[in-house]
Amino acid sequence: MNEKISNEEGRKKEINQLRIEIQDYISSSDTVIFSKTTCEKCTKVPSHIHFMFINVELIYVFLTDSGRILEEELYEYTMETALPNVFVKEKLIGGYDHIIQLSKDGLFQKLLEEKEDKPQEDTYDFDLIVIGGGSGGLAASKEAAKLGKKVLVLDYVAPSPLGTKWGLGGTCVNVGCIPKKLMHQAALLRQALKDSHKYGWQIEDDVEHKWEIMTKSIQSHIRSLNWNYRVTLIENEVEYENGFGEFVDAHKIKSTNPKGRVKYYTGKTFLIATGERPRYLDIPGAQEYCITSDDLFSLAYCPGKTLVVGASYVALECAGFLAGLGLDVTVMVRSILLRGFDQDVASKIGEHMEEHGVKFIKECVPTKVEQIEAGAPGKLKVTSQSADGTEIVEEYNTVLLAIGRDACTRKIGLDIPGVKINEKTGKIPVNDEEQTSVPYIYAIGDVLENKIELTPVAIQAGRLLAQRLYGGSTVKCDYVNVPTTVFTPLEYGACGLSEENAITKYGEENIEVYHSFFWPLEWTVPDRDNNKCYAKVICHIKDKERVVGFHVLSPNAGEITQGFAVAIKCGLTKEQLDSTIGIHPVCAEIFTTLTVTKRSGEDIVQSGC
Ligand code: FAD
Ligand code: NA7
Repeated sequence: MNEKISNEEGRKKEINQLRIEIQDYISSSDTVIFSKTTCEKCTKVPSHIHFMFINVELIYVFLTDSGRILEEELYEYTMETALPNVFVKEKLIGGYDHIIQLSKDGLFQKLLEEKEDKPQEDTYDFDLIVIGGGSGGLAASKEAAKLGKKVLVLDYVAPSPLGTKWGLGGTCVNVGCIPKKLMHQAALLRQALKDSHKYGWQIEDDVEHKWEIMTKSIQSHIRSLNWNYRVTLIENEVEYENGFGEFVDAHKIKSTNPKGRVKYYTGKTFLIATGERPRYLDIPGAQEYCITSDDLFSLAYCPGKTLVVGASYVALECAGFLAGLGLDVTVMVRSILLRGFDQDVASKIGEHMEEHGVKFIKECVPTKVEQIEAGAPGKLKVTSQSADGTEIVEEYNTVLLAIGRDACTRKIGLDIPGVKINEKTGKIPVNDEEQTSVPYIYAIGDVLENKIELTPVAIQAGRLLAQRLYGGSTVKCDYVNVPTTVFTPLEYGACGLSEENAITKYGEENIEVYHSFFWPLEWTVPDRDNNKCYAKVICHIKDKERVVGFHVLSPNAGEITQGFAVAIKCGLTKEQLDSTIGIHPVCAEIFTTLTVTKRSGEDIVQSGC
């Protein structure tokens, strides 16, 4: 075992050494080519460049074991699938086709002639410049500063089309997790008030909710968090500027503050943590009359009768708490609920929301939003088109768009240092060390391609990155089995694979699904929502029935899921679940007594505790 660990450690060290060597090679000359003697294009490129009387540092990747590792690491570094890789002034230019085209257009020489604007390493203003002071950016910057580095964080909030803006801390604290969970709590309190009758509390049935008081309290809490962030940056000696950051040169950033004042800074290393902003529908009236989650949590007035467009977690959470506060809420669904989540659970969430008064218009999209009456809230006429061609026209006070979010990567000059983005999505591909296609530029959080968009993920990735860059660590962020919770009225906690993904990955015959409905004791006295809560574990039969998917619909689902996520990380099996003694009477004990498999088709309705 120890030998295995020391082998792994040895390999990590070898790879780290190799990465340092690659970086040294890249900076060893203005033009550096990684090449192979066995490939025709590889051999053509150096001679072509020599032909232009340009000096080249030629690095041969030999067909030895270490050569193969070097090639693999180069791939991780550049994300180019084949050699040769040509670097000019430390910037990846590309392979054979790029070079030939550039030289045909006379642009290759131009690249070399470009004024060297890169300051000497020891004259950079900062060791690390972080663009974006949200969950990920703040975590990384504080960690880097603690490790003795000179760090600058730029954070700038572009106002929403409605003019909403906020303070330091990014999406989670200002317009995401924090206000969302607090509004969810406000809605749960209404349910608790209803339940309280049967527990003897003599409360009027028509208790009034004041939106303005709720938002004021929540906003005041958020302001205290904004302030705390500011203080911790000062305590950690991180320089902070309220400025919009964009690259103006390979190692130089321009920062424009809200008043338009411009400053320039140079950095040795950069971190992009600019997050995402809500997308708008491309239909008449969307920008003028609709709001998004960016506006909702600080809306100065109660939104009234609301149409929520979209069916992913942001849409359903907002629809859930608005309905829970007693508003008339409709969700317009283009295709399915909660794409990417376990669909069996998603449909149970939809049913529960419907039973609690949320209306759903399925397979339908809005085509036009018109203002009938201005006001707070005003009145809007929404025209929509169903998949079957039917036109639906309905009036609402508020239309909330929750149709996805776009990465903030297109206006920050990423093309200048040459950071590759996915042109379609705007997302940034990175290797397993959050390194972009430009070796000294890293990215974390919601801007990343194919990574989970959650606050703790951004924070973990940011901290670990700083520790690897400046603390000699080799620990990478583990993006597998990340637990999450959807805060719909009936909360949904999940960790690992959905049933669909488990079937795709292992085959239906190789997974066993254990499941059950359950009834929280607290709900029995008010006699509500019997057999709505649901527990499901998905096990990989051939791997000792290891739990590969965990799903729970329950009050406090997040609290439950967090604990089980640790067990899953430790390799939890069904047998271990069965041998664990439950805590009675709590919801989570159901996971220690699951016996019915989905395959058996047996009844899972529970009749008591
Ligand atoms: P952000 O936190 O978005 O920070 C990016 C920052 O960079 C922002 O302040 C932005 O204004 C700034 N910025 C952008 N461009 C520039 C620039 N050029 N110069 C300077 N600054 C710039 N996650 C959870 O884990 N749990 C939840 O319950 C949860 N609920 C959510 C609810 C909603 C409604 C939303 C929208 C998101 C929710 N999330 C939740 C997701 C979570 O908020 C994000 O995953 C997280 O904030 C991502 O962190 P980040 O650092 O990548 O980006
Ligand atoms: P998601 O997860 O990208 O989901 C978008 C939802 O909106 C989804 O239900 C889509 O339906 C729907 N959608 C997308 N485009 C349209 C249009 N044009 N018309 C109607 N409906 C549409 O976005 P979220 O906002 O929920 O969350 C994004 C991130 O924010 C999340 O990962 C967190 O980090 C916070 P579809 O299934 O595609 O038919």
